[in-house]
Amino acid sequence: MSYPRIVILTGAGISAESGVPTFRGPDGLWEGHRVEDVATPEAFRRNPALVQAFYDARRARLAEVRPNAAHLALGRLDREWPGDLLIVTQNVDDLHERGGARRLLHMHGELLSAWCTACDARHRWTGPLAGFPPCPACSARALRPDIVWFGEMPYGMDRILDALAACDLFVAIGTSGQVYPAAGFVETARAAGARTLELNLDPSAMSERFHERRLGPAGTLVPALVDELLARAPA
Ligand code: BV8
Repeated sequence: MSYPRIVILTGAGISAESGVPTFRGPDGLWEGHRVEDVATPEAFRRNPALVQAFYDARRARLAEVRPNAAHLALGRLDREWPGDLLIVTQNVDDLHERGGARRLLHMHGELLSAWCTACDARHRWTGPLAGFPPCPACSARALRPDIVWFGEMPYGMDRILDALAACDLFVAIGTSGQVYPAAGFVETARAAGARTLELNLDPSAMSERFHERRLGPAGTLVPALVDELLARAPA
């Protein structure tokens, strides 16, 4: 059977081979920071300078990293897959875009976007937000990282849940399955009758919920999966 409708969920593991640190590994991004000190609205209210610096450093590092074979393979799938496809990423880097993905949704926001809490405008932003530069739209010094923090509603949930309800194949790549609601997507896909596949370096918190699991680096497993899917692409 070919899979006309695919939903792919990616996490920090797909960017690991590009040199972007994951969150919960031994050298995890949260290393030196407690999540509640840098990735919650309360943290931003309590210590805006610390939170701005945490994201400024990660935004600046994007210039030093490049998409890896997994990002490029998903870009190829996006170009060549004739059926429905939605790539939902928890990642806030721009490596999927630079790898060629277009049917893409950043459910946890993006490092390269700034959000004005005064006028609600969003702006592509490549520089620092420390020092609260003026909003290009309203001039208020009220820009924050356009990132979904813990306790905030992820972006695109309606579109994601619609895609999951209709999909024939759900693939999770490089995510530890510890953050909701993303960690629950496999259940939604199973309830829709989709086949579910997990690609990860190690078993995750949700591995048992997948029909099939492949262990290994994304840079190896994702190109192989894309070749497999395109060989069976629907006419
Ligand atoms: C919300 C942005 C509700 C910040 C992030 C039950 C239901 C609903 C919510 C909850 C719930 N229980 C608890 C909650 C609250 C909370 C939550 O899930 N907490 C957890 C910790 C228990 N969820 C939320 O707050 C979410 N919001 O629920 O809102 C709501 C309702 C109404 C009104 C308002 C609100 C929001 C969650 C989003 C938080 N923001 N990121 C930032 O990036 O700085 S989460 C953060 O974790 C990142 O986005 C990251 O992507 C995400 C998940 O981590 P992973 O991507 O999986 O990365 P991790 O390091 O954990 O794992 C890496 C994996 O890669 C590993 O498995 C490893 O084996 C693998 N790997 C490594 N190398 C490779 C590899 N795989 C392949 N190849 C390799 N080379």
